[in-house]
Amino acid sequence: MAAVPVSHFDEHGWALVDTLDGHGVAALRRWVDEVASWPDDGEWLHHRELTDHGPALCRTENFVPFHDDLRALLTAGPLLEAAAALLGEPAVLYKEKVNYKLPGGAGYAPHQDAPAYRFIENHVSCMVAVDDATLDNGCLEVVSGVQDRLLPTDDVGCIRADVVDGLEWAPVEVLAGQTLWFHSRTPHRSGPNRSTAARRALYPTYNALSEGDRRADYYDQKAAELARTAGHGHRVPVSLIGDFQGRVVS
Ligand SMILES: O=C(O)CCC(=O)C(=O)O
Repeated sequence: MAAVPVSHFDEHGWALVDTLDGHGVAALRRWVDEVASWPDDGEWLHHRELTDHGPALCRTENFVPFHDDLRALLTAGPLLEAAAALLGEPAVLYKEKVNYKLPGGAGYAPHQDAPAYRFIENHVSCMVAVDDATLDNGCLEVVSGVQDRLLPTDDVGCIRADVVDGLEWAPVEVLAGQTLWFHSRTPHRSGPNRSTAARRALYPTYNALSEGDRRADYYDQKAAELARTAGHGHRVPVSLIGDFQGRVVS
């Protein structure tokens, strides 16, 4: 695994690194398939969206307590060490998700994650690509150099349209096994998956341990807030902001 380029991250708010070799990618795909096959009635959270091909799994979160290999990958070793290097101090897992972006899966409106991430000031996240993420299947686009500030938001917590137009968006294609690190104030967005294959990615988020281990609080808070808004709106509420463009499965 390549060392995370801290100075590039500090300047731009994101950094791309090689993380897993071919064997690592094969194992990751197996683990993600296992998680995707879990039933809906567990303590993890599966979310589904309506695509032109029918209902599709779009996200699973809170799976680390129930999958030993993914827990080991996300809470110890090189990913945790990279998070600590970027935060400049020991890190702890704040939350984790898989975004599946199956064929026809929706994209994400321009947003910063920070407004959706309660309790903590600074987070770093990464996208560990399970499949190649390309222009065609909805790779991330990022804005460099604004990770020091929160941008004005619209009524669902995404970046206001007039502000979006003034930002310089750069697509970042991420090959399977590579990892795109980004700050929770790094603006990002992504398009839908227009290809015929899945664009799956694992997204762990970390914070400095000195700010506390708030993972359980995050999921409690999220469950409470999502329960309050359940049944409202036509977009799938996967987040505490309205970034996901997926249609509700009725
Ligand atoms: O997976 C993607 O395409 C974007 C994900 C994203 O921006 C998010 O989950 O906040």
